[in-house]
Amino acid sequence: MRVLITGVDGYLGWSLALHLSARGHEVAGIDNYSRRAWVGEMGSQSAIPIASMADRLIAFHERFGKNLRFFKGDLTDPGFVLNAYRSFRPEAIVYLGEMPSAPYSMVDVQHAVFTQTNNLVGTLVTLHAMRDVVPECHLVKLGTMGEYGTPNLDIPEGFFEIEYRGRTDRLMFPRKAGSWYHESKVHDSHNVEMACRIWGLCSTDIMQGVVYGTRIEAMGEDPRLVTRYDFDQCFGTAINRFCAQAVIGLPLTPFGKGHQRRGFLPLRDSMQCLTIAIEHPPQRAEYRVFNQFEEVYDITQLAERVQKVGNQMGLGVTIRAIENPRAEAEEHYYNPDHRHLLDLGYQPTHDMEAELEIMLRDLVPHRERIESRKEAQFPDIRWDGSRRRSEYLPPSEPAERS
Ligand code: USQ
Repeated sequence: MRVLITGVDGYLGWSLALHLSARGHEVAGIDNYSRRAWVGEMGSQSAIPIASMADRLIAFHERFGKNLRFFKGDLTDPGFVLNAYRSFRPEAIVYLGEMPSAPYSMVDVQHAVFTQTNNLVGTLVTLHAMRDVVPECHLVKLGTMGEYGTPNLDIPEGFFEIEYRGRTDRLMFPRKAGSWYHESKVHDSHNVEMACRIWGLCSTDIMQGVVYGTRIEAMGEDPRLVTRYDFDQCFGTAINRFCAQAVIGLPLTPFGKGHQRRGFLPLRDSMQCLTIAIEHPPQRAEYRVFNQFEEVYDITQLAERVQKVGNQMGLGVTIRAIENPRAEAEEHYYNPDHRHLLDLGYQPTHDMEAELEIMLRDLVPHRERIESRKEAQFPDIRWDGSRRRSEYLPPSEPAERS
């Protein structure tokens, strides 16, 4: 199948290009290197060094004996996107080309406006280009579990049946995001659903949990084929940050009470799930939603897992709660469904500790790179708009939400 990946230079995009190519798909990619620039803006860098796109493309050709067609440009530019679609004529588009960080979107009005403009306009441009050039193409759109937030209800996969004043309908389950970034994905979901309904496009909207891991098989041992690993306060997720902290001897930092619950899945499972979605497309005019995660953990449990594995490797890992810079529930009900991918054959890895060990082993050789940017991992972007570095909390006193 001809698959176009937007955001092909990113953490998931690059991995997916390799994974799909190894499965025999013809892959093209779009990127403008924004992720590298945003992480630089945060005063950080990928802990694991990544090659330039030019070197990645050479290594890709050496490994697979075929080219990855690369289009450098901005996804919010309709002319550029139309030309790329006309030239490659994708049968599936995996849309990963968005600004993915909640804290980055909360910095100030410029960052909030940029996040929503970049993400919403890019998606709208894609929907129009699909309608005009490749109306049969399947859009695999990366949303997030964070669209739903943490309601005091079970979370279905996208839709629920509702009865109101004696009438019933099947409607999108209400979303309740917690950052301008997560909200951008909510708006995207509504836009994509409408495009399917009125234009007959088809899409799988992936509500993905937090992805972790440094490796998939298709990378082999070539350092030019590895994917990025961020640990700064914006682009490093909690689990990435915990592993980086463990490697340089900083305490792992659950925010506040540390009982925020989220769905997690390893990178190799994310690849498996996206591939299942691509290889089992929906019907024309169908908009379907997959909740994509393997297991739910609370953030402190997660820190304890990293601590256990780190200590087995002799790292001497400590955990210390830190003031929560976010406005979010620190203890809450969380019970999302996730059947659709399992029904299509998803086989979860179910071995977080093995995956964590691989991550830590991959990071240890880059200890100095992490150490040199460790300031960037202290959170100071606060949800109330101020900038103040969070303080560690006394061991016995959990935080009040700030
Ligand atoms: N957290 C900590 N300590 C840290 C960092 C974060 O306790 O050092 C907490 C946060 O307050 C939050 C939870 O961990 O409650 C998850 O935060 P995160 O930074 O790991 O993930 P999040 O901001 O939710 O965003 C990440 C990705 C985003 C994706 C999302 C999936 O950056 O692109 O959409 O995970 S989900 O979390 O399911 O919404």
